[in-house]
Amino acid sequence: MNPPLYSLRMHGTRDGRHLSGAERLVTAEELPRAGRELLRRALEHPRGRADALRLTAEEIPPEAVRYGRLPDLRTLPVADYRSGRRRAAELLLAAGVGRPAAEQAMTALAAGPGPGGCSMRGAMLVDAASGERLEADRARGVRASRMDLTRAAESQLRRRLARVGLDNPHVREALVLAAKVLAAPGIVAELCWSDDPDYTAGYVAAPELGYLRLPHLKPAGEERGGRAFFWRPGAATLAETVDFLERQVLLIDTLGAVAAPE
Ligand code: WAQ
Ligand code: MG
Repeated sequence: MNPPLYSLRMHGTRDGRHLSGAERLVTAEELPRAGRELLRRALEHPRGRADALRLTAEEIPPEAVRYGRLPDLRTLPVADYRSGRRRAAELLLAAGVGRPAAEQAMTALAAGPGPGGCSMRGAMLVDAASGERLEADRARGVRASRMDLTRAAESQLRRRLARVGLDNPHVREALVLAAKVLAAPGIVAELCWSDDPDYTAGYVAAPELGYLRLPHLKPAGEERGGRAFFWRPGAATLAETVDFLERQVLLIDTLGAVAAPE
């Protein structure tokens, strides 16, 4: 019998703006250490130190836990962020996103998708055909939440990523987040690039394509970034998709393939 898990979530802000967020699914025994790590993250963020932060822990009933798999990871070499963005748009079209939706989402991320051109705390939810933004709150967006790796999958993933020089928290966390997003009913694809000024890489993920990394999706020093989740009606209502993303618990116990960058 597995011990019950806690959903542990951190959110840090500075001057009332989103700074960092992170989360884990851990046992009671692991909780103090995981809590300390998340607090440190909020205080040592490259964009500054949080001046307010919240740490929440909630026990999850064992029957609420679903299990899942990471998408396969590949890196597509691109010379600079302009060719990276062109490539990302092509991949989104291949995943079934309409051209206006792909272009509008890319423009919004480049401009800063939150109010006044700042980062959002969560993701834009974008109609995959029209490009219309569907999230109820443009500052918060939609959060993918309540997901993590099992400890066994985590150490296996770290070994697999280390072999190809990719064992860093950005890659690990983005893979887990993309696994949750791709498992959500109605989601066609995800587009992401970081809001951390030193981290220029991003990705397009889709159920059929897996997780496709692009080493350059923005110029170095740029703080604007974010995520777009592309949604198509049919498989679920918008409310069901959002409930899956934000509330359902997904524990990843199976890895995907990890290809070496070319
Ligand atoms: N749910 C929805 N959106 C989120 C979440 C979440 N749980 N966490 C962050 N975001 C949004 C939010 O708008 C952030 O501003 C934005 O994503 C970027 O978050 O393969 O580091 O944590 O080398 O800065 C991708 C490439 C790195 C990794 C992504 O994102 C690789 C990254 P960050
Ligand atoms: Mg960030």
